[in-house]
Amino acid sequence: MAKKTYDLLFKLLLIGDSGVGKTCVLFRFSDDAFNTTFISTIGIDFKIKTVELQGKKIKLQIWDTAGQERFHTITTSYYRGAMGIMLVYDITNGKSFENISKWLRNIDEHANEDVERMLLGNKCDMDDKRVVPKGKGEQIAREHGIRFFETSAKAMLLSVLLFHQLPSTTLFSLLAAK
Ligand SMILES: Nc1nc2c(ncn2[C@@H]2O[C@H](COP(=O)(O)OP(=O)(O)OP(=O)(O)O)[C@@H](O)[C@H]2O)c(=O)[nH]1
Ligand SMILES: [Mg+2]
Repeated sequence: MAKKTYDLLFKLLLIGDSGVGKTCVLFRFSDDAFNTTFISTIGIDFKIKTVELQGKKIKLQIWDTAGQERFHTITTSYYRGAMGIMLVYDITNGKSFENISKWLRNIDEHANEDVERMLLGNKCDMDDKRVVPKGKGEQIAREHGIRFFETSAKAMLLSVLLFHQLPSTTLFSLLAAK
């Protein structure tokens, strides 16, 4: 039998409007790189990365969904298997923020009840083009009892922290359950 190279497998999902930067956030995390060319995701894509957390090897399987409405059926079929969902909007795009409630409803409808959720306001390097104040993101996160961060796939290494943050609470509950 092949030796298992990790202690826990954690499945994460990225959702949010097309163009908010989901693929870039993932690319920053997986390859520590950034691309300015917009290549809209077709359907669904994924990356695998193993990280160390509290002495455990965590294999992260991160699913990157297409934000375009025409892929709704295929992307929502991936919600069920996710242990954590990152909902992304673009601080320079008001519509992407308004749609947060729609994405939260999608989670309620299609994901596991105990799924860990996180809200990300991306592109915070473009403060001059900001239309969504940070306080608004904080407020909606508070209302729904979820964690919130502003990020920049272009300028930050923060995504490393994020992808560690989300599994950590669930990791504790998984270990406690063992
Ligand atoms: N300035 C800036 N641009 C960003 C950032 N993140 C993404 N972008 C740009 O935004 C555009 C869209 O990024 P993607 O990551 O492809 O968007 P997406 O959410 O995956 O879009 P779909 O795959 O269609 O759902 C690209 O041109 C990126 O270069 C960021 O943090 N800052
Ligand atoms: Mg994409």
